[in-house]
Amino acid sequence: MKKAVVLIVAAVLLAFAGTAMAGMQIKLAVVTKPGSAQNIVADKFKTLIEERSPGNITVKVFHSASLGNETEILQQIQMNTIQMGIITDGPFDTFDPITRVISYPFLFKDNEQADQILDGPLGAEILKSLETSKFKGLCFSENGFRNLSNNKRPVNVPDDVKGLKIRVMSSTIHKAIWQALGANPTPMPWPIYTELEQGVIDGQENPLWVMEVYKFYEIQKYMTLTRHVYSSHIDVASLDWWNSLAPADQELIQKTIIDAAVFERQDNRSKNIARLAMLKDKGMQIVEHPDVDAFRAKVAELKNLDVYSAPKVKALLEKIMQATR
Ligand code: EAX
Repeated sequence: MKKAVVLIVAAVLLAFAGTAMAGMQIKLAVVTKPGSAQNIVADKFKTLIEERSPGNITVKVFHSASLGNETEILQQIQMNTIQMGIITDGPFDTFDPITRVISYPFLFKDNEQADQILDGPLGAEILKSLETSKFKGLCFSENGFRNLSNNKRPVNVPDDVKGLKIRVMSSTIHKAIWQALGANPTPMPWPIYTELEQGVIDGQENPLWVMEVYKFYEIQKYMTLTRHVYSSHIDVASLDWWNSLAPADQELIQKTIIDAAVFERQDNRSKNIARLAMLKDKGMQIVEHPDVDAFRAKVAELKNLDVYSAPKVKALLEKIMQATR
């Protein structure tokens, strides 16, 4: 009898120790390098969740494309060989066309409007839709408003863009924007320093932090604050993995990734004035006030493109346009 009790107690203790020791390690991937917007979200998430779940959840961040480009990372998240990713919205395009609405040109006036839509019920529709392609959409962090840089000439009006070879993300809407503007868009996965340096492409478009972190001021002479697209990251998990988690862990992960995203958006925005000054200092020629109305007019008809024709996509784009009018 006594022996049986001791055995049971021992078994229970072992079971507890086993859980604690096994813990859970989350593989989280970003394509960009330390200091990037995606990495700031990832690192903050790691710090916070390891603090909040001592010994239970640990996070290993894979960066600098060590697990592949963004499309390849997303495929591995679908298969649950990677559990989480902080991935730019563009490459989601081939997985779920609804994500195209975020990249609609000149959709959001400012940061506040982007937050209001993406953190609200319309953003939730996008996150929910991702379940069809085996992603659990957790929240949005940001890359930021995208600006054009190039090595050929200053760009003030759409005509200046004519014929420029511009690298774009793997995204049909990004390609359509630059086609409508008269450029020669070339889809290419990140990173693209070598292609810019060797002149395979004349230019690219990305938020200010990219110019700094990837030192594009060394290899790009001109930049224009076009702010043509607000670029988010979609912070996602593998749906299979998510569904295997205990509700308490789901809740903690969901809350913590939102905290990390909110932190990163503020951090990113607070640095833009200094970044602009630094880029000028490095000798870049910057057009701060291009003819935005002329750019807007050139892309005004993109909502009628085939890429928005799926009823679900069209409906959401219209709702966001109403809400941001
Ligand atoms: O964040 O591919 C891109 O242009 C993205 O913006 C890149 O991930 C940098």
